[in-house]
Amino acid sequence: MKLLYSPMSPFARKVRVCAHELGIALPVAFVDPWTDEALRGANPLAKVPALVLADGAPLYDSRVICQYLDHLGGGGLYPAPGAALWRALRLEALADGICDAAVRRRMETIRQDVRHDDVIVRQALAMTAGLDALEAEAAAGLTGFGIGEIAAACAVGYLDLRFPDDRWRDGRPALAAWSETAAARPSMAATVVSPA
Ligand SMILES: N[C@@H](CCC(=O)N[C@@H](CS)C(=O)NCC(=O)O)C(=O)O
Repeated sequence: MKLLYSPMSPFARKVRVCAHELGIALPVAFVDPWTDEALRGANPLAKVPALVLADGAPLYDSRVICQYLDHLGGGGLYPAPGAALWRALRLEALADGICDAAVRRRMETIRQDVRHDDVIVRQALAMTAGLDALEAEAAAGLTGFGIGEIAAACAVGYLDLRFPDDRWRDGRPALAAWSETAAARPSMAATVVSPA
């Protein structure tokens, strides 16, 4: 089994944190999704992360890979079906959505040709509203470190990496305090990257 990943990708980090939390050794191979067309062999969408299984079968995207790893590792990252599971999956969707918006905003911001400010503004709005919703989740209480919390921790970690000037902690005390505890977990410490 091998994870095709990019160290900066919050989605790939989510997968790696899940593996760490589950005690699964996950071999990785660096791939640049923007330039490496070979990635399409594993994921026709040419996005990271993609997991290539021992028999060569690929799995994508991060939500599918995380569920696969949870199954492989004997479970524990997903609550049993019921209100707790729906909340965890909502949290994951929210965190992933913030990352989607952040990645899109960044790509538009660094464009060398035509830059569409309306795209940047719309993605920034999604990030702000998404973070406010995460703050509400944190204020209501985030307990344990399952799939929802892992996704949330990777999302705010990505913002620290790519958008430090956004100062996402301002006005979000519950999320800021929770993120300190989350960042101290060995799985998060083992997967943190510094800005390139
Ligand atoms: N929904 C996907 C999102 C993956 C994603 O957007 N990955 C980015 C890197 S952070 C990527 O590979 N982008 C390349 C592209 O969009 O062509 C997942 O959860 O795996």
